[in-house]
Amino acid sequence: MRSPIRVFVVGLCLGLATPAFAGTYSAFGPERFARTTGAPNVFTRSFSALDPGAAYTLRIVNGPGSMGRISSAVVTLNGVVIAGPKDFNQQVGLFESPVRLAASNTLVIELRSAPGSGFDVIILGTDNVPPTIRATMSQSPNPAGWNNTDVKVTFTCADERSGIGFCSPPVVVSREGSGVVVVGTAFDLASNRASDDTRDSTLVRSSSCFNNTPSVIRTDGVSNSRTPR
Ligand SMILES: [Ca+2]
Repeated sequence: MRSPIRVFVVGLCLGLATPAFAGTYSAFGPERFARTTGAPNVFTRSFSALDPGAAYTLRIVNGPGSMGRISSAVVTLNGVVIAGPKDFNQQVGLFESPVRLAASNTLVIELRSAPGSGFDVIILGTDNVPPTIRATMSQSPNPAGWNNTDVKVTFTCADERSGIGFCSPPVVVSREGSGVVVVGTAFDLASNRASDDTRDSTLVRSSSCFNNTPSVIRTDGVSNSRTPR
């Protein structure tokens, strides 16, 4: 008979614990649009936003790399003209404008310039709220808190604004013994500023980053007839 295992499951979220360090993420793009010959090029893109009420910025980098700069274009978002011909010329390398998003969005870009010119478009959002993570075990421990079979730990991650960039895959705990620790990690798409220091401190003091999600799920315990203590 195998020995029982005792599993501790810890959900760890990596995000920005304080609003002072705003994380940005891409709600659209970046995508490069290039002018060819003939009639104006018209590009239509559809994309969704998890949090339409948030603030967003549309940024255009004109003439990236070896491309020529656009001299005339119309950029329309959900039927609203964000940038028109007067906003572009050979001296304009960067254009930025605050924009409003809906849950479902349509971006239309019309390029009227010389062939070989183009620009990059990105819509940026800000996300200061850490994601949530929840761990569940494939089977519950016995009343004494122990499992006597392998336990599969599955993590469920969620983020209301930028979305989940990483969620730990399931872990099968086959090791026997007491105090087996399984750690899951969640990144949202704005968590590029999370550091190793954040990771360490979050692991130890995880409660502050979980909001309403239990910070530590402990499944102590149990199993077969021979409860170790
Ligand atoms: Ca977030």
